[in-house]
Amino acid sequence: MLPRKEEPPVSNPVLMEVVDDIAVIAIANPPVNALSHAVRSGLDAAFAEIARRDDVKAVVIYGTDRTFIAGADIREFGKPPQEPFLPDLINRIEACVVPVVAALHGTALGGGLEVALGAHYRVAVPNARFGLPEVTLGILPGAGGTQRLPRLAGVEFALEAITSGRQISADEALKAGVIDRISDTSDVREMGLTYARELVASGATPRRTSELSPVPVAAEVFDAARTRLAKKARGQLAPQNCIKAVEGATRLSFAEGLANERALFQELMESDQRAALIHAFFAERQVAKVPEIKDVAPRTIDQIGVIGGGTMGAGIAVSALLAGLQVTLIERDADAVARAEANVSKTLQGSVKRGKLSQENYDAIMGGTFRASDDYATLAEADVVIEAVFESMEVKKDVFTKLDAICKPGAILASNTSYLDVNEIAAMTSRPEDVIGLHFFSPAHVMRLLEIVVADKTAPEVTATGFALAKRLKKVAVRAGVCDGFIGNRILSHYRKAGDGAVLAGASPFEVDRALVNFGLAMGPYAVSDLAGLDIGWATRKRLAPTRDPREVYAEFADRLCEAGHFGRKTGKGFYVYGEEGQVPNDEVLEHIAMERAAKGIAARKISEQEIVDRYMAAMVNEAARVVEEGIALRPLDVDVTLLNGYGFPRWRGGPMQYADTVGLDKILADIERFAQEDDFLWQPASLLKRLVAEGKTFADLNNA
Ligand code: TC6
Repeated sequence: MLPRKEEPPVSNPVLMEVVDDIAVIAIANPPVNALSHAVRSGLDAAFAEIARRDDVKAVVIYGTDRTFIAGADIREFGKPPQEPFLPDLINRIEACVVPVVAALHGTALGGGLEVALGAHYRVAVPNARFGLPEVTLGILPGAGGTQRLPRLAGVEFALEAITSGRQISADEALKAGVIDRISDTSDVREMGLTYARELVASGATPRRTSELSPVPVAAEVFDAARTRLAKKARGQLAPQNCIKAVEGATRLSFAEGLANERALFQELMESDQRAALIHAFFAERQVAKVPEIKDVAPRTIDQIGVIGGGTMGAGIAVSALLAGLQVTLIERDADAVARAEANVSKTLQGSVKRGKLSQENYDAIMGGTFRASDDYATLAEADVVIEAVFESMEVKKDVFTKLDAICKPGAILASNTSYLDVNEIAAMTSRPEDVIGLHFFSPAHVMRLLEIVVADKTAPEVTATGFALAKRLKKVAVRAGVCDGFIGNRILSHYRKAGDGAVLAGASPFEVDRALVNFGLAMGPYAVSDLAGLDIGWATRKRLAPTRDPREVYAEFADRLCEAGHFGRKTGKGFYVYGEEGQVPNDEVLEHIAMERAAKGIAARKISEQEIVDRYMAAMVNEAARVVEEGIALRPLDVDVTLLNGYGFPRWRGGPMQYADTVGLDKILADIERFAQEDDFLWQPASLLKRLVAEGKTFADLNNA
C-alpha cells in the first residue's frame, strides 16, 4: 500500500538481495537497528518473498553499521501496537523452510537476540555482546525469548540471564550454546554468507529451537529464584513475571508457553513500573542534551589534577585512573601524600580483585600514570583540576587562588563542593569562565552521578568538557545551576525536614526509615545520616543557622545526638547502635524526641506508613518543582536522573517527578495543603506545581516542551 498523502514517505530500513542462491537481508535503522514497525514490516515482507521463491537455498540476516539489532523500538511502547507483531514475525522466520543464519556483531539485545534465536544458526564476531535486558525496562522478553533461550542454553542459564538482564560475551554465549560459532571475519555480511554457503554445501536443514524440549529442572530452582529476587528486586513485578514465563517453558508446550509469556508480558506493559523504567532509560540519555553546549566542542582532557586525598579526592582519582587518564593528586605534606597514595592503591587493588582492572594496568598506574605530590607546581600541565578539600569557603578560596597562579591557560578549574557558591569561588580567579562545579558522590569511583554546576561566567566550552569528562568516566552527568546544594542536596535538605516533621508529629525515625525502605528507597534517611556521619549535617545546620527563618520549625533531636558525640556508624552510635548484632534502634533518640515534643507543645499522634511516604514525597516534589522553576535543573527529568543515580531513589518508580505524574500532581498539591495546616512555613506549594495543576498538565509535558 502506498503511504497516504499526509504521511511522509518512509525509506525501507530492510533491504534484501540474493547473492547466488542465498538471500541476504540487511537491517539499516540507525542508530541501533531497533525493531520499529518499519523494520518488522520489512522483515516480514522479505520472508514472504523468500517463501514465494524457489531459488533461495539459505538466508542471512545482519545489521548494517555498528550493531545487529538492539531490541524492540522502545519509543513505540505505550502506543497502540501495530502488526506485524514481533512474536509472529519471529515464528515466521523460524518456520522458513531453508536454513536461516543470523550474523551478529555489536549488541544483539532483547528483541534483537530473540530474532537471532528464531534463526536456525548463529555466528558472531568475537566482541559481540548478547542479552535479554527487558527486565531492566520493567518487561520480559515477550517475543519467545523466555521459551527459546531455556531450550537452547538450559533453564538455569536462561533464568539467570533473563532475570538479571546482563550482557553476555561471545565466548560465554558460545559455551552456553546460544551461538554456534565465533568468526574473525571483519565483514559481518561476508561472515554470514560464508556460514550460509557451508550450510548449503553440507545439505544442512533448518534447526528450529521451538522443536527442542527444555531440560527439566527441579521446582526448587524457581522457588529459590523467587525468594532471592523478592529480596534483591523488592517491589518489582518484572523479575517475578520473568520467572513465571521461564517456568512455563518447562511444563507447557511451546505454543502454550508462548501464550503464557504473552499474557505475562502484557501485564507488565500495562504497569506503571514499565512506564517508569522506560522514562529512566530515556531521561538518562536526555540529560546530556543541554542547549547551551549543542554543537560546542569540548576541550581535550588527558591529565587530571585532584586536590585532596581524602575519601572523595581518592575516589575521584581512582575514577579518572580507571578511565585511563593521567592523575596528579595534591596533598598538604609528605605524610598526607603517603596516606593518599595508600588510599588510591587500596581502592585500585579492590578493582583488581573484582576483575575490573588487570594487574598489569594496576602496575602501570602505580608506576607512573598516577602520582601524588605536595607541590602545586606539578599541576602546571593539567587539563582539568578538581578540588576536593574540606567544605569551607576560606579553604576553597585559598586553593583556587593557588590554582589560578599555576595552571596553564585553558585549564579547567573545578570544585567538588556539594553546597557552596561556585560564583564566589570563581571570583577568586582571573578566569571565572574556566571555573565550574563537578560534584561527585561518594564513593566517587562507584556512584554514577555527577552534577555539573554551571556558574554565571562558566564558558559553554567548559560545560561541554564537563559532560565529555563524565562520559569518559562512565558517569551520568546532570547540569545544575548555582544555589545552596544544587539539585540533589537542596531537594534532600527539604525532604529531610519533612522526615523530621513526621518524627515531631509522632513517628519514630525507625518508622520513617521502614516506611521509605518499603516504598523502595535503598536506605531510610536516618540510616543514611548515620552512614554519612551525623557531624556532616550538623556542620551544615550550624553554617546555615544565622540565615534560618524564625518561622522554621527546627528539629533539634539530631543535634542532641551530635552534642553527645554520637556521629553514627563511625562512632558506633547515632540513630542506630552498631554492634555485634548489627544495626539496632538507639532508644536514647526516642527520649530526645519525647523531650523536644514536650518543649514544643506537640502531642504525638500515630503517623501511618502511608502518611510518612506522602509527606516525604510531597516535600521532595515540591522543592524539585522550585528547582525546575528557578532553572537550577533544566527539566523535571534532570531531577529524576539526579535522585535515581545519587540518592537511592527506586528506579522502578522513575524518579520523584515521574512518581508525581503517576499519582497525579493534584494529589501532591492536596497533600501539601493538608500538611500546611500543621506547618505552613515548610509546606508552601511551589508556584510551578500550582500552575501545572491549574492547567491540567504534568511534569512530562515540561520534559517534552
Ligand atoms: C525489547 O526488545 C522487547 C522485546 C519484546 C517485544 C514483544 N529503542 O544508549 P545510546 C536510542 S525491549 C529505541 O546512547 P550506546 C537511544 O535512546 C528493548 N531507541 O548508545 C539513543 O537515542 P538518542 C531491549 C533506542 O552506544 C540512541 O539509540 N533492548 C533503543 O551507549 C543511542 O543509544 C534494550 O534494552 C531502543 N531499543 O548504547 C537495549 N536503544 O541518540 C537498550 C537505544 O536520540 N539500548 N536507543 O539519545 C541500550 O542498552 C543501548 O542503547 C545500546 C547502545 C547498548 C544498544
